Formats: sequence, structure tokens, C-alpha cells
Amino acid sequence: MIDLYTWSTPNGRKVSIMLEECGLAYRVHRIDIGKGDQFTPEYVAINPNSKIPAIVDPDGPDGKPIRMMESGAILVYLAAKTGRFLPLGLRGRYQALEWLMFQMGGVGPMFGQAHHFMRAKKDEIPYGSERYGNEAKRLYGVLDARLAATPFLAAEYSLADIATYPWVARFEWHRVDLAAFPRVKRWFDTISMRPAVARGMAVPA
Ligand SMILES: N[C@@H](CCC(=O)N[C@@H](CS)C(=O)NCC(=O)O)C(=O)O
Repeated sequence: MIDLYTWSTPNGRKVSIMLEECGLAYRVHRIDIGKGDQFTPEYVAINPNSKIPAIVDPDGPDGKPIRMMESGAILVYLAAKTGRFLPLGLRGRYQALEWLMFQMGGVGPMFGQAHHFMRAKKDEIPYGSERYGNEAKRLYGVLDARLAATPFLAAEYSLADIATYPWVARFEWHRVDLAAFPRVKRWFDTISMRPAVARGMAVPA
């Protein structure tokens, strides 16, 4: 049974969706990042960067336990472990990794900053909201253009979609009207219908 250390945020939900999609058994440990659980010595031993998510798999690649931080690396690990959601063909595989990195380097950090300036700060700082709000909209444009060519970010449903979905699910938080990005909306609605996605989005309960 894999131990998942998580909280109710998009980065955590990427991993719970992947675990659900892969049909892997897992146990949820709630790391309340509002209360500072991420800084306890016990948790830092699992994630030296004091962020969620993290996993511990007692059955690592060499049969010994492995701990992992960084949601993108965890998705790649789980895809390799199960042979799912990372295409086997090299072209498809690199496409999926390309869009996973786009999520990790662009969508996650930029939407996260938009949320910070638009919601977390008590006194809204217009410069921050405008800068990260504009960048979020620009990234939606990139996603929309990509999804005009393919139903999913890579040639098939993959870890790139799983990584991006929980961030787009917060479109209201970064003040984006999904109707303005019709291909993203179509993609979002399609993925929302997957039962494993609904289960993963409800973690932690
Ligand atoms: N690049 C990391 C980012 C993880 C991250 O920023 N997690 C946030 C929640 S979504 C967190 O734990 N924040 C707590 C903090 O910053 O103290 C990943 O993808 O795993």
C-alpha cells in the first residue's frame, strides 16, 4: 500500500487522481499546510522541500521502500510502475513529458501565484494580480491552441492531462472564463466525466 501525503490543493490532487486512475491501493495522510504540518521533522524526512505531495512506496523499483517528492516526478514514477498514462511509443512519450513539464514549469507556478495575489493576500496588490492573471490567460491560450489539434495534451490521455486538470479546475480562482477557451472547456468537461478523476479530486476527504 502506497502512503500519500497530501492536502486539498491541485498539486496533491494530481497524485490522488493518478493513483485512482492506476487502480493502486493507497493510504492518505493529511498534511495541513495551513497549520504547518509540512515543517515537522517527520515530514521533512519524507519531503525535504516541506511541500505536498509526497509518497512512500514500500515496494520500490528494487523491492525496497522509496520516498518521492515533486508531483511531476511522482507521476512519472507511478506511470513507470504501472505502465499506464505515459505512452510507450517514443514520440508520444516525449510529447507527454513535454506537456507535463509545461504544467510543472508554467501552469502550476503561474496559476499558483495568481491565486496568491487574487485570494490569499488580504489586501490585493494590483500589480501581482495583473501580472499573474495575464500570464494565466496566456497559458490558457497555449493550451487552447494545442487542444485544437489533439483531444488531449499528448496524443492520448496521459499524465500531462492528469497534472494540468486540477489546476484548470480552479479557473474561477484565477478569474478565467472557460467559455473564452472552448477547446480547454471541451477537454475539461471530458476529463471531469472520468470516475477516477472525481475520486482523486475528493482527496483528502
Ligand atoms: N513543485 C512542487 C510544488 C509543491 C507545492 O508548491 N505544494 C504546495 C501546495 S499546492 C505546498 O505544499 N505549499 C506549502 C508551503 O509552501 O509551505 C510539486 O509539484 O510537488
